Amino acid sequence: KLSNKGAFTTPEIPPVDFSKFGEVGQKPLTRIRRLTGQTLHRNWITIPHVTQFDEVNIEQMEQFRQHQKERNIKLSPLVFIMKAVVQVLKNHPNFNASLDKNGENLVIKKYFNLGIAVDTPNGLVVPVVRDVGKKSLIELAKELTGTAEKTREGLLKPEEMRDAGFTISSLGGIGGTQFTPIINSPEVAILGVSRTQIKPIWNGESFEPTAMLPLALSYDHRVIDGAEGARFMADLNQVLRNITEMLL
Ligand code: CAO
Repeated sequence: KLSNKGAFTTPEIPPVDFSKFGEVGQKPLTRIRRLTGQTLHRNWITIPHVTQFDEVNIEQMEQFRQHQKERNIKLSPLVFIMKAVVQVLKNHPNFNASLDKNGENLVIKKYFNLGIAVDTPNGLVVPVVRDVGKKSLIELAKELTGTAEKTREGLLKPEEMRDAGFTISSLGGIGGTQFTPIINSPEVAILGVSRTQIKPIWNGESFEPTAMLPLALSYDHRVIDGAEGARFMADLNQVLRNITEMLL
């Protein structure tokens, strides 16, 4: 029977006494894990997710990063991705938006704050970096390092986790070829970043070793159509492929 609230039930998982099969231990879930677990579960079952994948040729960015590294300036690919996302969000306002309470209107945000997923010993936390478009790559790198440290030490205030319009989850420093991130409601899209790989890319004459960055964009299909998702990704690809504009 379908409820008129649109809710649905699932069969319960029967309890299993694992100690019958071998020695076991118990570890309580941390408070953060319990809370984020509930939110992730709600978002996973209530938002119709679509995930669009892409790979970006980031040779130009890698050369620039290497050049800065030689001058002792460390810039993670993530800060370039943050700047590029904001540039693209400006042309795709539906991605920097939320559905209103009744699901009848989109609230378009004219501010550009990004949630950045941070892995902590107690679980996943998403601090917000504000006004990303107004900050330089070096400023963003400094802020990101400080915020990640503060988050891992558990010193983040509730207001430092509010008001994001769009979230980025980067597992690029760890590994993996792709993953499908869960949207951080009430946002309508999230970008997942995986590890850069050197791949043989055909340049028209030969295969050339090329740094390729894997990206995955999950979006709420109630708000964003597939074509719009693909266009967002194509624009992001262009901006990241050619970072000159971002540097000016
Ligand atoms: N490809 C290749 N290398 C990458 C990369 C990528 N896409 N992204 C980062 N790196 C490199 C960095 O340049 C750095 O290299 P060096 O040590 O040589 O300088 C190294 O990987 C470590 O990066 P980092 O992860 O510490 O830093 P970051 O700025 O890229 O990311 C932060 C910061 C806070 C986002 C990250 O530390 C983190 O916590 N990520 C996990 C997020 C997460 O858990 N998401 C899942 C959510 S769903 O469960």
